[in-house]
Parts: sequence; C-alpha cells; structure tokens
Amino acid sequence: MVKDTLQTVGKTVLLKGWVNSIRSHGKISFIDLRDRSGLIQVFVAGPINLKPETVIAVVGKVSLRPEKLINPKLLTGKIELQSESIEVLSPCRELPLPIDTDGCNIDETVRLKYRYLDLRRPRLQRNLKVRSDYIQACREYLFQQDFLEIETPILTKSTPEGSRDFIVPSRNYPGNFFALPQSPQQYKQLLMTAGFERYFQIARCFRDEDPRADRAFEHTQLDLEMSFVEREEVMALMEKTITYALEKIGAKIKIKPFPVFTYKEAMEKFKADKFDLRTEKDKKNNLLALAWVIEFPFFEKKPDGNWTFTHNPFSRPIPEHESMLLKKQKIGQIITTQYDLICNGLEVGGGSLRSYQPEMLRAVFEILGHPPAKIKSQFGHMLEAFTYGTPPHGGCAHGFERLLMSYLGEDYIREVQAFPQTGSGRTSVMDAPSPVDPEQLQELQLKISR
Ligand code: AMO
Repeated sequence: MVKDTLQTVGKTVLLKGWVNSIRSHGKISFIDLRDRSGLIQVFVAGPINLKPETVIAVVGKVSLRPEKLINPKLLTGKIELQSESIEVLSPCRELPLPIDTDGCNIDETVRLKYRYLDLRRPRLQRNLKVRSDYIQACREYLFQQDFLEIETPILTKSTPEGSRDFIVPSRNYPGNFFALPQSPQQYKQLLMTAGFERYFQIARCFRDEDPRADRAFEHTQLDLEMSFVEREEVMALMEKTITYALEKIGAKIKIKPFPVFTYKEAMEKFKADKFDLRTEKDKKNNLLALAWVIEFPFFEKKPDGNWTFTHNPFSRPIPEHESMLLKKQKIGQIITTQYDLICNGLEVGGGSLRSYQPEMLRAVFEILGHPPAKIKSQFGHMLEAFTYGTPPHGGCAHGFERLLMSYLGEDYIREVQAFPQTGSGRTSVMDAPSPVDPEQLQELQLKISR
C-alpha cells in the first residue's frame, strides 16, 4: 500500500492504484498514484498518455526527494516512486462528474447514478471510514458489556413504528405479504422472552415515509434490549456506548453525563422536544451536544378524536401510571417510560421500558381503538409470548446516520450512506423501483390495475 512505502526507501516495490492526477513537463512526468491509504508521487522519465482514474500497476524504486521538493502536505511528501514500468490494469473513460471537489454542488441524480465514482471523493471516503470505525467501536463496547449480537428477520410482519410499511408479496401464499421491519422491536422483545437478557444488533430498518434531509427509506440502528433493568440503566448503557464510540473516532462531547430534561421542561425552555444546546463557539469547535428527554405523554388525540401513541406502543407507562393505563383512565395524562436522545437538535435515538404483561400491552391497543380481532391477528403472538415467563425488560435504538451527520458536519443523510435513495425515492446506480417481468407477477398472482 502507498502508506507502507515510507518504510521501504531504497527498495523496489510494486504499487497498484488509481491515477489521481498527472503533471506532464515534456520529457518528464509525474503521476499522483492513489490507493485507499493515500497518495504518492510517481516520477516517470518520459511523456505519459494516461487518463485520470485509470487503474495502474507501477514497479519502481522508492527514493527520498531532494530537500526543496518535499511536500509537507502529503504523508508521503518526503519520498517518490521512480517508475521503472507502468501497466494499465483498467482504463478509465471521461468522467461523467468531477470527483476532486466536495461534490456538494453537483446534481443529486447525477451523483447517485454514478455513486461508485461519487464515493471516490475524499469527503465520502472519510465519511464511510468514520461510520465503519464508529460501528466497530459500538460493537467493541457492547461485547465488553457481555451483550450478544443477534440478527432478526428482514422478511417479517408489520410492526407499527408510526410509518407505512414496505411490503413484499409471497409466491407460496399468493395474496399475502411480508413487511420489511420498521425496526426489530418485537423480535428483540421476544429475544428477552427467550432468555438472552442482553441483545444488540446493527439493524437495517425500512420505513416508507417521504424522504427528508435527515430521513430516508432505509436507515441503520444500533438496536439493543436488556432484561431486569430500570429506565436509568438502559439510558446509561446507551450513553456509555455512544460516548465510548464517539470518543474513539475523535469526537468531542459538550456535556458528560448527558443532561436529562423532562418533556415539560424541554417544551417550556426550548418550545420543542428536539433542541440544540450548542453555543456558536461550540459549533465552531465541532462539539456534540447530546441530551435525553424523558416523561413524554404516552398518547395524544388525533384530529378524528381517537388516541394514537406518541412514540412506541410497546412501551410501559411510568410505574405510578400503570393502573391508569390498565383502567384506561385519564389517558391524556399517562406518562410513558420513553426516553429520546437528541444531538445538536436532531433526534438520534430513543427507547423505553416495555410492557411485559399481556394485559398491559392489550390495554394499549384497546386505547388505540383496535378491535379484539385485530389485536389478536396483529399482536396475538406477543400477548401469547408474554404468558410464558417474560422478564421485565427495556431497550433503546440509536440511528447511526443522524449522529454521524452531526459529527461530520453533513446536512444530508445521503452523505453518510454508501448507496442512498434519491430525494424522490429512487435507488442509487440501479434503476428501481422498476417494472418486473409479467411471469414474475403471474407467479405471485398479482395484477397491475393501471
Ligand atoms: P425510533 O422510531 O425512534 O425507535 O427510531 C430510532 C432512531 O432511528 C433513527 N431513525 C431514522 N433515521 C433516518 N431515517 C429514518 N426514516 C429514521 N427513522 C428513525 C432516529 C431515531 O431516533 N423500536 C424503537 C426503538 C426502541 O424503542 O428500542 C424505534 O425504532 O435517530
């Protein structure tokens, strides 16, 4: 790799990578050769005819540059490779978009059509590296805390998280559909019934809601659940995980431990449940201001007069309000055990203690106005599981993208995802959604009615 050449001065090496740039001075030329570890100057005794972004293999001797030609801005600025042979491994055509800028001003559809080129720009290489490092650090911390990483299904049944589901038709059961998970909420609770006590997952979640700067069809959560815990223990665990991982990638946190506000305090103080605690100076210093918000109302009235949940129907109310929930009294006053985590004004996580008694969960769905048959068909499996010894449990999920956007100073979620959807909900590079073969529709027994 390029960065290893620092240790091989005087030796002949073989390097492979991309032509980052070329400078021709008639009889001699220079190539900046790039691989994932950095750039090195290649000296060529003669003219060259290569296009930028061509993939080459160079054999040459690593030499110290004369003092006055040292480039202090480059990690390998003290050395260069004196090329002996250059082989073209894969040529590159004229690029359809510049990749030596930050790319912010280029039309999104062009960037995402050629995302594999767009991703070559240093900003996005850095963003995805930081994302990978952050996720590794989260894993590291949770393994140290005795958590098990367990995957849950992608083809599943709808779990209400307040969005529309993406649904997948079934060939074996025509007319029936899977739903992609809006989150692993139900499965992680079932893992507590199953006795794992401490679970986490880097979970992909799918929500069919209109994309926004910080909202996408797909996002990734650090999703965890714990048994025999109180609210503060789950909050502390998530806080420690995030603090460990953020500090590992070099981020600076403004206030530790994270301040906690009740929903009422937040609304009085900031007129919102998402707020930015940074000063202008904090913003300049790229500090992350994280805070918890707790004690949200469990339910709110919809315009049609029916109740809806504010956060998560699987949550338990605070202990003092459990009997109100069970008796369905003073519904608007019931406070949930929900905790939301915010960072620099964005909601980056949330969780709660859960109902683990069937009657508590049933009462929630009854308040939401679900008839008994619907409760049974939609959530009967949870109500049944809770009759076989389910421990009290709670958990939390933290969306990677929004936190990393804050840290990396990015305004759009697509800047921290490898192959994001466009703002109008189409895939990067590949053209989807797109029609399928009539035979596929026939096999699924589906007819397009348009
Ligand atoms: P929630 O719905 O609050 O909770 O999601 C958790 C976190 O995931 C992120 N997030 C998103 N990021 C980008 N695009 C989206 N469309 C999107 N939706 C959510 C946010 C959010 O805070 N099952 C519960 C968690 C739990 O109670 O354990 C849940 O999914 O940062």
